[in-house]
Amino acid sequence: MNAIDIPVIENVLKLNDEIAAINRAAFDEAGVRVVNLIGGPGCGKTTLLEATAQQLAGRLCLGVIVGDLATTRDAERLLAAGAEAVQINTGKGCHLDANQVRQATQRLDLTKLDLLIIENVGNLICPVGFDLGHHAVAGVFGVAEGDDKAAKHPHLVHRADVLLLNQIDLRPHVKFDLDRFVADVAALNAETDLFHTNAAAGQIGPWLDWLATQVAWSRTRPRARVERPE
Ligand SMILES: Nc1nc2c(ncn2[C@@H]2O[C@H](COP(=O)(O)OP(=O)(O)OP(=O)(O)O)[C@@H](O)[C@H]2O)c(=O)[nH]1
Ligand SMILES: [Mg+2]
Ligand SMILES: [Zn+2]
Repeated sequence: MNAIDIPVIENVLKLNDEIAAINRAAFDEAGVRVVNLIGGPGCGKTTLLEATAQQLAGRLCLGVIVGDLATTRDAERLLAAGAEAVQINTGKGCHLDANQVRQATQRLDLTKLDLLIIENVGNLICPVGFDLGHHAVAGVFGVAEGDDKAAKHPHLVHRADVLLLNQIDLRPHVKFDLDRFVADVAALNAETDLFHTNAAAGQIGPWLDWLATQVAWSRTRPRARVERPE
C-alpha cells in the first residue's frame, strides 16, 4: 500500500462509521434490535431466517435486509416465510456497507419491527470489518464448509456475539471433526455461545432464545432521542 492509498481507505471507513452511527440512532429511536448475520456462501443463512420468521410468527415482528451480488431470490424466500424483507444487490460488492443499509432501511417501517436481521453477503471475511449500525453480530458456519473454517476466520469468531454451527444433520455424511471445531472456537473466543442448528428441519431453538434476549434488551432500554438530518 502506498502513501496515497492510506488516507483514501481511512476516509471510506470513517464515512461508513458516520453513516452506521446514524443508522444505529434510527434503530434505537424506533426501538428495534438489529443483528448482522455473517457466514459463508451457502452455510444456510436464508434457511435459518426462513425458519426464524416462521417460528416467530405472531410473537415478534421480524424484518430482514438481505445482501447478495445479484437476484432477489433470498428476499422472495423471506417474504414467503412471513418476514418484512428488502433485497440489496451489491453488483461486484462482497459485503454490505452502512449506506446500503440506510437506503434499505428507508423501505421498512422500523417502528413496526421488534427485530431486524441483516443477512450480509455470503462471505466470512470483509463483512466483519464494516459497521452497519447493528447492535450484535451472529456468525454462522455450515458443516459442509469443513471443520477448519472457524480457525481460518478468526476475526468473525472474535467479533461474534453468538455463533451457529448449521447443517448439523450433515455430520454423518461429510468429514467434520466436531471436537476440533469446538476447540478452535473456544481458543479464539471462550465467551461466545456456539449453538448447533439444523435450519432445514427448523431445529433452531437456542438461536430463537438468543434472539429473545436481544429483543428484551432493546425493550428495557430507554429510546434515544436523536436529531436526524433531513
Ligand atoms: N441438510 C441441511 N441443509 C441445509 C441446512 N441449512 C441450509 N441448508 C441447505 O443449504 C443450502 C444453502 O442454504 P441457504 O439458506 O440458501 O444458504 P445462504 O447462506 O443463505 O446462502 P447465500 O445467501 O447464497 O450466501 C440450501 O440447499 C439449503 O436447503 C441445514 O441445516 N441442513
Ligand atoms: Mg442467503
Ligand atoms: Zn467485501
